Amino acid sequence: MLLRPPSLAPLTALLLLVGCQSPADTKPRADAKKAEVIKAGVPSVKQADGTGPDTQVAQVAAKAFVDQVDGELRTLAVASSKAEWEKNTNITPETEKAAAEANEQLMGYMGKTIKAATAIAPEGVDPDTARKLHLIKTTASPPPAPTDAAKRKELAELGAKMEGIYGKGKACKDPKKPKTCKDIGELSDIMGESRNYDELLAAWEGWHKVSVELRPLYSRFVELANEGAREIGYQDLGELWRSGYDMSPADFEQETERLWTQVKPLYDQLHCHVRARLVEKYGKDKVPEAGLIPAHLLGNMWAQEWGNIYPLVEPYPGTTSIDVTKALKAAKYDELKMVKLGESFFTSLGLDPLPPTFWERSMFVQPKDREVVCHASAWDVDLNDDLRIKMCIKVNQEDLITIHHELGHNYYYHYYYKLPVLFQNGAHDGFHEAIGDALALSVTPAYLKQIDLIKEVPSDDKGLINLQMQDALDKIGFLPFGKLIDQWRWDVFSGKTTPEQYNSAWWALRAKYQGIAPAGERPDPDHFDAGAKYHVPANVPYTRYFLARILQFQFHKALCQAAGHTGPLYDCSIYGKTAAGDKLKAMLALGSSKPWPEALEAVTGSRQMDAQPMLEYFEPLSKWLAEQNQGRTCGW
Ligand code: X8Z
Ligand code: ZN
Repeated sequence: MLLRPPSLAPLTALLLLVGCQSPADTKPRADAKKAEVIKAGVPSVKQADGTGPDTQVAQVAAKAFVDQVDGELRTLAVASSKAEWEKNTNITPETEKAAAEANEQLMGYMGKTIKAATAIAPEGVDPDTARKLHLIKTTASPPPAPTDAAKRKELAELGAKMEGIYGKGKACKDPKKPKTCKDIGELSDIMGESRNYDELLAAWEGWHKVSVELRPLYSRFVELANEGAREIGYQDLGELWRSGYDMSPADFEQETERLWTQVKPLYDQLHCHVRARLVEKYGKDKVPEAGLIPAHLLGNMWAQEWGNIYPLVEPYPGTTSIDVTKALKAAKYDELKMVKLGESFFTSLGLDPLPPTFWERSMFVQPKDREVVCHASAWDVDLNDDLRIKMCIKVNQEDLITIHHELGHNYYYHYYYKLPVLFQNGAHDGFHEAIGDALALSVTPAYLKQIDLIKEVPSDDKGLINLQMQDALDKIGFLPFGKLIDQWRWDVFSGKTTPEQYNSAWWALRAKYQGIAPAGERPDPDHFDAGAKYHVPANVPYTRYFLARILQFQFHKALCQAAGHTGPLYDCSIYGKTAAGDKLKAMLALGSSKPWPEALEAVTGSRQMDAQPMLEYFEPLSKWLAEQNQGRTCGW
């Protein structure tokens, strides 16, 4: 469930928001009062030990229970979502307090409700009620809070505070002189554009200082959320997170390993080639020929997507390459025009235009007069088609893709907002993250030409390999990062990694999965590098993005088939194909009402997540990389 608004919203709101989002209200007192009268009443339902009223009465009571919860949840989740929107678009002590209070109410309610749901025997109840009971019991957002009111308040305040610190974070040459400070947007520009080793390192180290302050807050947050998770029957918060996939937590862990094993060989090939090119650029003394790549050289603050270093690794310099950023700037795109372009892709499939309120209420541009959380997110603030995005858009290719990503969340919200609140979620959270990305895979050269952004479609093999390299740097380069963040958190939540080991465990995983390393020593307890990634202080689970990166190719393939595409997968664009749109709509409209394999089957015909379509898409590049890497020592 989502509960949090936007495409990422942190501690928030239930179900609602899947993407990254959250809740708030300007009248928190009134909400607090309202919440007092809301009690998760457990009707006289048959108890799990078999005692209680007869079966029929129990079934009716179970249905009455979930219906009541659905209504109450709507009230609290919307209040939380409003407060989160206010805070995310204007970080002040007051908005932080209001968001914390709204979340505290929601957490208190969910704590009682989950316990009540656990006491109901699901046998014999109708399938929708059983599904709702299951969804209630696996609610991970907001995080489970201890029953103790003081601890719950502390947990809510920590959540708001950590996200606020991250949102306001700046790297300053001289902290007394604000003009020497850079926010994450400015630092990201340096990471993406500079090729100067020292300048990159300074930006990287500057940003990684921001999170040091979060370290004690985070370890306390973990203690409290774990306590809450134990109260509702989980070993720790990680086990609760892994319970949201219609399979056991242990099976889910296996499932992520299986998918990683499918894609790792291609990642290793890409790593090998990129490292060789970075050695040429920066020298063996800076980039070890057979070792870990310095984390600040991959074009991104977190080394999560590497598309920005494409010019360094371009397979065939001098042949056609597509520079979407340049094309957008040349065509005088601004923030609004980019979002309109995103919307036009969805409407070309026969999906509805975004509601007028989307254009009135969204935040597209970073305000100059206040602090905001710039990390992009998508929202349905009132769970009733109040769609918005919050982004500090820049006119470049990366943000054009992110706009499609966020609109994917909005369209999911739009097609399920008439369902009960408990079903207003993705089939699983990876589905929610995959929709917009799947559509963005149709932003092919042919499509760009169709909309007049480029003049020529590369038609030779070299142009294709160049293009595939651009895509792979983002899509394949991301995979180990997508997996390791929660690998780290699962170990933190279970206690396998103690607070004294936060940083050493982080870099051990970065080395193991990504094959990267920091440029210098990063010992505990003076650093907290995991906290420099938004989703850690904001408490947004991350495995969803790993799954989404794989799922989006499955969706793409299925939608291309529906659109009647016959050639290679990498050539397909579903732009304008309403048959693909119909399939997509049908899946979105299911929300989380059915276990995810059913939703997947409805679109792809398969009940299993599978990286094969992704590997098929990248087959030409995969062959090319294997040739390039012959004679090189790969691995680390
Ligand atoms: O957080 C996001 C979205 C919002 S759900 C902008 N993403 C991940 C990230 O930025 O780390 C999308 C890709 C991965
Ligand atoms: Zn998202």
